[in-house]
Amino acid sequence: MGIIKDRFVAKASAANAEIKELLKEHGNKKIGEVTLAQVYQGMRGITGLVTETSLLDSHEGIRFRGYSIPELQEKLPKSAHGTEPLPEGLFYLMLVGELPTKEDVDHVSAVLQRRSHVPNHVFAAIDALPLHTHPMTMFVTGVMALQTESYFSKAYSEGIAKKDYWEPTFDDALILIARLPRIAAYIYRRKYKNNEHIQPNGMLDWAGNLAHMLGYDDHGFRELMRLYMTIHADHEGGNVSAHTTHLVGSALSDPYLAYAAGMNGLAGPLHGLANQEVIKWIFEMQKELGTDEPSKDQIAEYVRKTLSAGKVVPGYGHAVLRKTDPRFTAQMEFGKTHMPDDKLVNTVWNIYETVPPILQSLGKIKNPWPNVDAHSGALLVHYGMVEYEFYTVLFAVSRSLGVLASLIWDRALGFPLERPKSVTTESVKQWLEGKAEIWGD
Ligand code: HAX
Repeated sequence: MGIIKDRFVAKASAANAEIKELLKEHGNKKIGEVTLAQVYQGMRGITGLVTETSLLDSHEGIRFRGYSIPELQEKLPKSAHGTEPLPEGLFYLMLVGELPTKEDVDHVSAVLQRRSHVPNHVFAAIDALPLHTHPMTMFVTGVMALQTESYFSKAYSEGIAKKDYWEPTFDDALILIARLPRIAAYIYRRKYKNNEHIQPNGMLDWAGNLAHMLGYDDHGFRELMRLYMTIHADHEGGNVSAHTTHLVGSALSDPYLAYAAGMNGLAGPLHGLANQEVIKWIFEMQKELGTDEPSKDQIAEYVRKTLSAGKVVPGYGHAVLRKTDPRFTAQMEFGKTHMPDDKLVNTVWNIYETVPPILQSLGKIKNPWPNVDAHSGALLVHYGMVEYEFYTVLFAVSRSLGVLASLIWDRALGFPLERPKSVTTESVKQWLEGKAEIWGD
């Protein structure tokens, strides 16, 4: 894998030594307190994981190795005629911890390109599923079929030493990332385009090639894919897809098994599937109102109707963020540059002006602002990709960059099996009555 592997090894061994020292000196320091409410309510705000690739600030949004999305848009290398960052550059940054040069990014693109061949049995496994199967189910099935190729699983069965775990993990991760665009495009073309497939173009970058194999050779769509694959890649470690990948990986399940598990989490409507739910919700609103240009008053009424039916407004709210998601803003900027007059995109912007005060008025929602999923679908529809059930697959392809870079770090840092303590309500009651010490100190 050349320079990227050498640079990673150098960084990882320095980090290993640093963490050892840090724990020796400060290992007993308390990092926070846990309330009973946090235990019952999704562990919000409990610090309990190390994820080196990115850090989320509730007001500023995500930073990848210290860089915000606008900074990455400025600093990461671009394709020859593009203005959006190449996601390979973000992967390099997350893995190595330094901004790559254009040469470094070209190296990663070439490494991925050379490893992108998908064995036929993967397509056969996808083909075995009925056409009405959800694309995320097809996607995870494809990833699981690809697990036959795992170097980690083979090396483990042959008795690899713990200190070497990182290397086959590294190889698996890069090979898996290399092959995902082909798998995703295969699913799209099989399900929606008459099974007419498009061969990869060896001259294109990772995201450009994905756009090409999906059947969208428009320059704008390629640029959108580069932006999309960059901004969806990582959101620190506690979100469902990242945490699941890490958790399953902690059992030394190989990268295919761990990533597939994480993507099953991404396929939930409160997480990545929200991107399809947003467009479905807008299409239903358009149909009910009989217009593709609903006014803000009409939108407000539809939002209230959604809420009074006991449903969530998809694309709004977040477990950590407390402001408009900068990933939403980046897509809004893209829309303003590439399609300022698009009716659907304008509807998304009108929803943005309408929804937050309504959600705020309910008094219980901690974040009334839009998240990443509120915008992405409208941009895809603009280029003709109306098949919204497919959208989460695109999210999954992007998310591979973050969760697999993290998994490589997990192995390099020798992180152990994850196993937090759980309690029963009965034991909580006994603890409250002073009869038991469930957290035993
Ligand atoms: N519409 C209606 N009600 C909402 C809401 C929304 N968009 N967001 C939160 N709420 C409700 C919650 O359901 C909860 O209600 P109850 O107390 O009656 O159960 C209450 O407000 C408090 O929730 P919260 O503490 O503000 O939010 P959570 O941390 O529990 O949940 C979610 C965060 C993202 C799951 C939530 O905001 C939501 O369901 N949003 C809509 C779905 C969505 O857009 N998901 C994508 C999130 C981003 C992501 O992961 N992308 O992949």
